[in-house]
Amino acid sequence: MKMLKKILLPMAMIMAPAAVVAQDANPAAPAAPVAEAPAAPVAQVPKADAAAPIAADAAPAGKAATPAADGSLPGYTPMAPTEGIGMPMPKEIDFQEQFTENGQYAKWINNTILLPIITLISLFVLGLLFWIIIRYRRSANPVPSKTTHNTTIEVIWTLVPVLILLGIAYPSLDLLAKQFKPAPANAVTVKATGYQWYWTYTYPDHGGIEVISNMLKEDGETGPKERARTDRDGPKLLAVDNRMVVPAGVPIRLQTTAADVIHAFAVPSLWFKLDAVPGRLNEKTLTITKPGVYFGQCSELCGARHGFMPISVEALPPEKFAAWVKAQGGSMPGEKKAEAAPAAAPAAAPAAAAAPTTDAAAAPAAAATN
Ligand SMILES: [Cu+2]
Repeated sequence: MKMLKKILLPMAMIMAPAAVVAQDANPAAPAAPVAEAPAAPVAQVPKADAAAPIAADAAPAGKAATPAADGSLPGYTPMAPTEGIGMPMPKEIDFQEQFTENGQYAKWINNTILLPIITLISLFVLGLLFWIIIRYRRSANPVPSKTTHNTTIEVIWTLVPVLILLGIAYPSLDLLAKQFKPAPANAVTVKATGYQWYWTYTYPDHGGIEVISNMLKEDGETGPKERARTDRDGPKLLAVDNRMVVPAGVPIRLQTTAADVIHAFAVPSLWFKLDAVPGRLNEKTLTITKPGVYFGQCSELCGARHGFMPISVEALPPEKFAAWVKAQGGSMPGEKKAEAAPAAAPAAAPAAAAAPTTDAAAAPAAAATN
């Protein structure tokens, strides 16, 4: 018993900082903004002089058909999201269900390695504290021990925390390396550009098509020619008019940049967060394991309407993705550029309307990519 006292008393003192180190768990997924600020008028179509989205040689001008009222195109109907999948839910405390391999691995590390270690260390330190407070209080232990050194226990309290930290470091660094593994040659490239306050998605491998993605307003808040959000589009403050459509099960080379200030492209259920910095092109690979609609938000404070530039990623089976590309007036890699659709009116697509400006200085998105 006396020996046990000698061992446990100093251990209690040394383990307290270790518990603090082990608390280094990831913060919870970002919650949906609750601000109800009145929506400032936001241009549905970017001004041609400020944001010519595509270089003239890549512009599929006039080829995309006009989207119907619900955002659908010939051969493409937007997928309805599944409740609780790819979106935050009330009273959730865990990470969202993950739909990329890295996300599943990361969630496994958190729930199977980090949380049990944190819990065990916290309970152990709490137990030692209570034991010392009760057993060694002045009335129960009037003559305190004067022990100052114990080689065995000093070796143990050095080695055990080192082993714990190594056990945490290995999967953490492994995950980090996996997240930044370069995309394979057959990956689909999508470039997300952040603007104050919306996103555009460019598909350089698919005829340079570009999608302009604005948040959908609620019924009663819409301006003329704007459609209101429905439940088919997604949750309030997360649904957009035009989604970033990608193929499921195929590696995606997702590049991010910005045209004005720093934004961040983040989708919690895809374990994806990457800064979008003007003049820089950041890149990360992801493979979405299942078709579905996954919602995210800009995660860098970027101005007054930072909370109102959500992200909607729609992952489709590859053949449906090809149909969407065609509907947008693009082409699949290796395929000839789609024939011009004669029926398309000049003002059909927002991208087409803004495309004629070819001045390089007026195309910040194109310039930023070098
Ligand atoms: Cu932003």
